[in-house]
Amino acid sequence: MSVRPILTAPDPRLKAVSTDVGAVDDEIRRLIDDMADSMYAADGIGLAAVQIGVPKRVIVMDLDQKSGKKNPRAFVNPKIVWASEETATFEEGCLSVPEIWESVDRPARIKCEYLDRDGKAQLLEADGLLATCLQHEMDHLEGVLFIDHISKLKRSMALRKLSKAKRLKETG
Ligand code: K1U
Ligand code: ZN
Repeated sequence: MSVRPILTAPDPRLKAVSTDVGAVDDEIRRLIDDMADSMYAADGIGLAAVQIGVPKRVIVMDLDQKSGKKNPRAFVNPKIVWASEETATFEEGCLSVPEIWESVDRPARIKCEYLDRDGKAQLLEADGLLATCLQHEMDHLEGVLFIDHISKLKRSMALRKLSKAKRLKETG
């Protein structure tokens, strides 16, 4: 298992539309393990494979890290089969858009079909942070970032802040 570098905006690879996984085999399980290691190393609560440069429809998530125990969940080929009309607003962040936090409105509750790390079909009903995080990660699979949901002005301010931080990091 290894920690892989996480791509940051405006890297064009983050715009790729990820492709379905044919079979959940050992190669996919290795990818899931590397994604979990990379997510924990970056202090994240979720990660999509495309964020480490692998445009496959795989997500990992762990919302229970405060309890001290690691319990990563994998979602392969996730699909939203129902979304509530009611929306909820959460402050979102993204490991690919570091240090930017913005409020985003999304459906408050969703039902999601996916394959687990054993390739078993699952149906999950989610609300709260789980629903938000799943929708955020599923956006990554379509090449969409959370800053694509905010105003043009806020987005360009966020991207400017990001490129300034990158420049400062490079020049020391
Ligand atoms: O997609 C990602 O880059 C992961 C992202 C998930 C997410 C967070 C919040 C709302 C929606 C989606 C993150 O993990 S951002 C980092 C983060 O949540 C965090 C970092 C440090 C302390 C506490 C939280
Ligand atoms: Zn993200």
